Amino acid sequence: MTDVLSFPSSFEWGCATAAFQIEGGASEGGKLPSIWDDFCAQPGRIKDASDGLVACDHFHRFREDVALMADLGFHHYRFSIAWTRVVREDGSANPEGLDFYRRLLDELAQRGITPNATLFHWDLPSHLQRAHRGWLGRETAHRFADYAALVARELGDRLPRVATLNEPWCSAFLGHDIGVFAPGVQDRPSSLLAAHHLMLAHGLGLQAWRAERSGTQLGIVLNPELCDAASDAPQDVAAARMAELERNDVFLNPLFKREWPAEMLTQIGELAEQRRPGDIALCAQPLDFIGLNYYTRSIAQAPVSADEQRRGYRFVPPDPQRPDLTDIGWAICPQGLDRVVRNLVAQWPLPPIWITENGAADNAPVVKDVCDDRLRLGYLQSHLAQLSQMVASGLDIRGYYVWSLLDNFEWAHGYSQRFGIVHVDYATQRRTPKSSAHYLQQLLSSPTTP
Ligand code: IFM
Repeated sequence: MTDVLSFPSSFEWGCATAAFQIEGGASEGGKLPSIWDDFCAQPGRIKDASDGLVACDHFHRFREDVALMADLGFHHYRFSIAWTRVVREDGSANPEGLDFYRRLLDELAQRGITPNATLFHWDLPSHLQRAHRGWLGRETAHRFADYAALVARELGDRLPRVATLNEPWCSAFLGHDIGVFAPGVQDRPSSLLAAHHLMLAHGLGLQAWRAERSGTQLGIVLNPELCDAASDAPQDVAAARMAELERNDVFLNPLFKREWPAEMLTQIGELAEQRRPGDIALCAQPLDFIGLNYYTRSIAQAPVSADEQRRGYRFVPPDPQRPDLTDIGWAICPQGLDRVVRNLVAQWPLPPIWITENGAADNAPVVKDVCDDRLRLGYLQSHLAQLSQMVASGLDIRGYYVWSLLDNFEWAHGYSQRFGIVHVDYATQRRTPKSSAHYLQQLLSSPTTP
């Protein structure tokens, strides 16, 4: 498979993680709690009743983890900064928290790995949820801008590329409509208001960063989707379109100074009054790059329940008997990567693209020191073959980050789903590179992928 892949020599290869999912060290160095700490503490929210208090203990083991990345041949690392570690409740800098990231950046620099930081990967400070209702309050967007300015001042000289938000769709809709993510709200209009404030935070954050520092490549990471209709019936086709408007247009329109689709303005109802004139222009700051995360494709059909009717669609869960599902139950569809990217490029004037996450849940165990994650291996091979064709066809895709370096806290699934190319034994914190890691190591050392 390796020999059919061809990428330009400038193509960037990296691995990705996020703070809450790997760091642990939950109350060390003045770190504050986030809404995910609160969510984990609520019975029934996390499948295995786990939390992020220790996670992969990366807070203490980051040197070992950076050495692992270097051994595997990665020259780029995407991680997130925990807002709760670097900013105190009064908005001042937390020197101890900043020092952790300085030490991490030192280690990366020593190993020749370029950092790619995300400012917000869902771990909103709990005090902002209490004081301002989190993303339902406009103030949170302003606090995010203050946080962005602080990171620009304190760490910005070491960060060549920074994304404001990771997958704001998840914070907005999983967190405020479906309610399976923190903060666990279930209210359709609220989810749209949260989406608006997240995008406002993005715009204000970019402005704030640029006011502090020039020369950083700035962007955002989205998880767009191409939703297929379950049938040709007009109701199913309309439902698929609604799902796509929510997933894509709600985020991409503001980035390019376009108003939301009328259907979404209807769904937000009276809360639309909280969107102010000029907000869209604030969201539409110049972008140096866009990160796209891709895992699967989905199928939508006409809504049935009252909740689905409020949304305008229902997802058809893949048949669990299908052989082409990952362990978390997501359909494997490499062609979807091509279709999603082309769909976006056709509709919005995207800046250069990085695939900032792609990967699979494969819960293969370690047997005699070997973790043979064949499902993930096949998944990565098929998606990289697809990506190679996409790049060759002229799509402006500059890099690829596998999700994830390590098995980690998979949000509402806790530790029950493993996305890492490196196995983590949570009892001992032992790391074991899996077959997929060895495959990538070989790929990265081959002449087509320097
Ligand atoms: O683990 C998550 C990550 O935090 C965001 N993107 C999807 C991954 C797999 O669900």
